[in-house]
Amino acid sequence: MTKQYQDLVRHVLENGDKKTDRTGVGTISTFGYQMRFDLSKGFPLLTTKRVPFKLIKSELLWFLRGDTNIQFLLENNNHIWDEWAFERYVNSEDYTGPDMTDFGLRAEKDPEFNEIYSEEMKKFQDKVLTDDEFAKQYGELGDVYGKQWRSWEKRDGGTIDQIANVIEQIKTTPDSRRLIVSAWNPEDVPNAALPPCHTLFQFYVSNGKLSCQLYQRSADIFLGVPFNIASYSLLTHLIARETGLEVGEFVHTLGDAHLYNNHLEQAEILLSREPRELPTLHIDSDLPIDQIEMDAITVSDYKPHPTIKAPIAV
Ligand code: UFP
Repeated sequence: MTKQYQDLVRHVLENGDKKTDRTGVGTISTFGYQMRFDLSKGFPLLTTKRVPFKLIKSELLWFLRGDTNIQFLLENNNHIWDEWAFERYVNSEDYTGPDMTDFGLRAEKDPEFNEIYSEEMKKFQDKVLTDDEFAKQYGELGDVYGKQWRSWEKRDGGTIDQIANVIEQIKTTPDSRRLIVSAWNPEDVPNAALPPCHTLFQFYVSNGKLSCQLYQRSADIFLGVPFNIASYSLLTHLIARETGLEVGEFVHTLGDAHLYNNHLEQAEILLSREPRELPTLHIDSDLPIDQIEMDAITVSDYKPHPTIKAPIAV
């Protein structure tokens, strides 16, 4: 698995085109790339740097619960969506603190500003955790995965639970070629904090094994992709367990696959490291997919190389 990922990094470093992007950071990028991971051969958690499995797990369980408020994530010490909610807050009339324009880029470049930003962010997090009214207003990300997966709004009122539907279809018509969940809702895209990066996924059943393919429209190769691989592999395991199937492959198809210009040194460090054995995933719960406890999902024998820090582009 690690080799496949390293091949992707190398491919983009060698063949990528320079491209400007929404965040202002700039990338090298290629269009269209596919990786396949055989989930029976270990859990694909990158070994050339530590990937925080706990965060992947709480984010996925958050999606599966149909939750779209960062309060649940903060309760689980997960901060991966904070910036998106914070951005909405600092752009609102209720925010009266210091100017936070372009906070992501500035915090990275200016240590003095970084301190002010961290302080404001901490206040924001505390408020979301302790003040439910505030959380309802500013912890809410709106039309993100949890909503599209579990309560897609219908034209004529009511909602569609795509996850429950796809589980039912896998059980009753496993040969179906329509086992699809879409997070991309064109009506909601203009209002979304972050339009879905993992746009659409499809399941496939053969020989008692469940495979999953994800189409990811936009892929931050250094920070996002290792997460996304682990997250969808975990999802495949969870759906397989729910439908009484073994796990097959996770097929990862990327659209705009990019390395940010401020991740290039980190990418080189990664490539210099020797891949290690993959860990094993354990799911120890009788509860349905949207009620599984955080502690019921664990990985064993994960012995990665150390973390490599890299700034996130917002
Ligand atoms: N991104 C990922 N994976 C994710 C996620 C975001 O790689 O799961 F949520 C990255 C891709 C891109 C940025 O670098 O976040 C989103 O920006 P844009 O909407 O402009 O593609």
